[in-house]
Amino acid sequence: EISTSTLSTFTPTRVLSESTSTGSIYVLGTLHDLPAIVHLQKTVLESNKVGESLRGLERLNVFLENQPYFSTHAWIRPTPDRSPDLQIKIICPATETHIKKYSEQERYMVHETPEIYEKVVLQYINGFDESRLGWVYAILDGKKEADRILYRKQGEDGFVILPDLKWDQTSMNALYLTVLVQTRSIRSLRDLKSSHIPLLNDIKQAVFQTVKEKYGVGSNKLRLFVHYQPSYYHFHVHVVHIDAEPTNGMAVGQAHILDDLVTLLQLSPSEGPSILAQKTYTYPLGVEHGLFKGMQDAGAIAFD
Ligand code: M7G
Repeated sequence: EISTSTLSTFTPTRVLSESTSTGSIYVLGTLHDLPAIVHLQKTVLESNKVGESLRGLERLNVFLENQPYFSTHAWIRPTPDRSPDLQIKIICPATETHIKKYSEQERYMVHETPEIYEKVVLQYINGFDESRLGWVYAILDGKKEADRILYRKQGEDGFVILPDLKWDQTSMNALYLTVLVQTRSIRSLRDLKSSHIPLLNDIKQAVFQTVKEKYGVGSNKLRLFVHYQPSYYHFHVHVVHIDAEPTNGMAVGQAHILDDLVTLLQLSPSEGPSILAQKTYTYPLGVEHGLFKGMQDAGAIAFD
């Protein structure tokens, strides 16, 4: 249960990372003696609320006046119906993997051949406890976030579409949805085969239709992509508005456009491993990542 009194007991230990451009910070600490990561982010100012915000100011502290230039800090008067000031995300209990994921760290480019995948990555994926995917299964089984599901196709070739954890459903430019497939047989894009083309096309069509109906955003405004490496090895697709603030998760190397994956599957032989399975992947990897040591030992990172 999250409440203001729970949050007031949070004891910070250290800052994991911060960004002044997005006004957000990841802090590690404890909540009721459990390790917890708290992410605080200032909410986006809505353009239609500017007048309202300026009328509701309680106090100003002008720190620069050099006509025609003025700068001031401002405090908004608390009123019951005003929009929220912060979006807060909490991971509790946080594991070592969570802490490493959100820690600022040095990154290096990695070249992952199919051989290195077999030797290093598969072992890493198999080493994960099933519970790490608990949140995915809970959504698919209708036990969590059931009221947030935007679309569901039942069956082994089914999937669900829902708002991503990162999106508070206010600003359309920040639109971020996640598509989770029902099958547990696709760990990453390396497992995709030409037989999955209909599934990927189904996902595309359902996303376009759902986003149009629900948010009035056209398919030509959406970027659909898949991460490699992902954090969670259960196949899922990211759906983001093209005007969204670029993040590391959208960077080349990490993000693979869904249509490009479909094309490579279409070009793959109908028998045997697909191009996606045979390809070398080049992407940035943080030194704290669970794969880093294995990659380094396998010679996947060039040090000169
Ligand atoms: P990823 O590519 O495996 O890893 O994507 P990333 O987190 O490094 O991008 C997983 C996606 O699922 C991310 O976009 C997360 O924000 C989102 N996500 C993670 N969790 C734990 C949840 C959750 O509990 N609910 C929802 N709706 N989305 C989540």
